[in-house]
Amino acid sequence: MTKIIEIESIQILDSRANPTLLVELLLEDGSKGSFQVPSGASTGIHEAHELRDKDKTCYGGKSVYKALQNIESIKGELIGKEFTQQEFDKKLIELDGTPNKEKLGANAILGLSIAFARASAAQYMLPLVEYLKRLAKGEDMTKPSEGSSEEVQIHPFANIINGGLHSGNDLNIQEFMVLPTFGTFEEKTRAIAEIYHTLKALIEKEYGKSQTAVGDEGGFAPEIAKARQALDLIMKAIQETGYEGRVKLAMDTAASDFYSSETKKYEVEAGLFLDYKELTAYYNDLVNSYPIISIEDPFAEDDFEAFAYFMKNAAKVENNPLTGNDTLLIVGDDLLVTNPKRIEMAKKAGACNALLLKINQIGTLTESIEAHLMAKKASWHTIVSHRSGETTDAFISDLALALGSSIKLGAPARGERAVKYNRLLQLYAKKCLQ
Ligand code: 2PG
Ligand code: MG
Repeated sequence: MTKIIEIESIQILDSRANPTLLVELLLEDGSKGSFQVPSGASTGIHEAHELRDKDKTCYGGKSVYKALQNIESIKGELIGKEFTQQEFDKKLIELDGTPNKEKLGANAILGLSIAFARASAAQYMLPLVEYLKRLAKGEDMTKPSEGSSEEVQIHPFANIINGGLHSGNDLNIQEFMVLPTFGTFEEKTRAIAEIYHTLKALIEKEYGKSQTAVGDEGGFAPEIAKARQALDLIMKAIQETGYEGRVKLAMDTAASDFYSSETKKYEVEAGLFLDYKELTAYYNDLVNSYPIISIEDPFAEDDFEAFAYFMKNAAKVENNPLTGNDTLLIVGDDLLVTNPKRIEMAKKAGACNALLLKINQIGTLTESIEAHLMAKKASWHTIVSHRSGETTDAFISDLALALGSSIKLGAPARGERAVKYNRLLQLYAKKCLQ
């Protein structure tokens, strides 16, 4: 272990032109680490607190100068000291002292936590993936690196049609994703990119050139309003590209965004208001009509009863490569917010069988890994995920590979999304010099 000797942080922009933090950290032996913090739009109400200045005259209230000041104010507690990752993250949690990280801000805390992880990996002369693997396995950082023997093939979830809060169209379901189920990561990436281009051509042909503009996650956002229109377009693109039968589908409905707590109804499509049992039937109908193997946040974030009902009544799927059987993945994102306490609640309620893992929902690397391990213990699938407001930082690619989880990373287009595919291509090619 080596002492921290400097910490720097500045305000930068994310992929939606909103301010965020870039944090850098330097150790005494010259090892450096940095992190650019992402930000969500369809954020769960139980997420750790993202601190913004709320001064409407500056970046519409979204500047993060207070979070930067908070980093300055705790530097004295960190500089000149040595920490393990767990000790460092624990120190940050203690310095914050609130249950939801609202004092320092989860964005400030996460910037520090991940910058420290990168600097630590460099200090132990470990590739970042290896450092993260050892953290998850509780292994000694100082033992010599054996090099990776086994190759884990992780599954990318590629969001190629955007709706909900990520687009200007009338689709209430937020994400329509493809998942190639064959081949290496390179072959999967190729399939995703080819399907993406075919989809663009199809949208242009059916709806006109102006409809090929993209949403926040790089997926297309044509003016359609029904889930079946989006799914039919994608199926056609898969067929035309020659990948029929080798690509599955997934949706993130982000249902909290179309739920009314007054009427207890979900407006899953414009003008279609359903209660949770009717919505279950709606989803089952889609699962029976398309090769859908995963639905994320099918109900509102506190509707445990609805989730549990869906777990018992979900339609069976054909060959789910992620579960190895006929079980539909029911993924908790806003439901779980990567929070061990919420995961425990969901386990007890039998509310889902997969965790969406977003490091900024909880705020430290240690807690993110804890969430992953808890989910694994419950035999859940885990999916490391980007945010809709991203940066060109590809840390989550290393994390997903280290944990052997799936990864949700948007369309294979726009720099902040492509960089995550590219990092995995580099890691799998085993040709990274850093
Ligand atoms: C989600 C995410 C990422 P956001 O709901 O899963 O796709 O969106 O970052 O806006 O919460
Ligand atoms: Mg989601």
